[in-house]
Amino acid sequence: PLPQVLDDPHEVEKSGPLNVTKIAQGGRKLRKNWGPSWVVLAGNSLVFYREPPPTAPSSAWARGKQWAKPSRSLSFSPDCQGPAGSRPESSVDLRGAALAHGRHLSSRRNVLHIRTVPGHEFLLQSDHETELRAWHHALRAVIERLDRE
Ligand code: I3S
Repeated sequence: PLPQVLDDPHEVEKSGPLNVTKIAQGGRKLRKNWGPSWVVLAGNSLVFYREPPPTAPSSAWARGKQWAKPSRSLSFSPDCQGPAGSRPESSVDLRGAALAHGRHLSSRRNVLHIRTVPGHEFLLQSDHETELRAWHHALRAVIERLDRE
């Protein structure tokens, strides 16, 4: 439906609901605070939204039990495919980032650990192993592409 997006370097590689907690900021350890987030992987960024866009695929809605129906009608913002009008909660630059399993950092299952160059660290978690695996592959592909640039 958005053919112009195909050649766009900021094409959305993946988006969907994940449980997220930040565990370090600039190298300083933070107390965990797990919460649901709508996560968008696009360009060189991983962007976190409080709410999913209204046009999110219904399968993703069904998978993310924590997501109720959107309370407002929102449209995609052209740059990051997040809900326009709802600003991202946060966004990280994946250039030079390190990606690893996070099983040693959490009792939860299916956890990924991302550490960015400035020392911000996040854990991403899904109860659905295939989903988390898909995120792992997508993130690894983006980070490897950025390493080559
Ligand atoms: O790695 P930790 O510190 O054992 O993480 C758990 C704690 O942060 C806990 O909070 P409080 O210690 O503030 O009560 C959280 O509720 C847990 O979810 C954290 O562990 P998991 O294994 O869920 O990442």
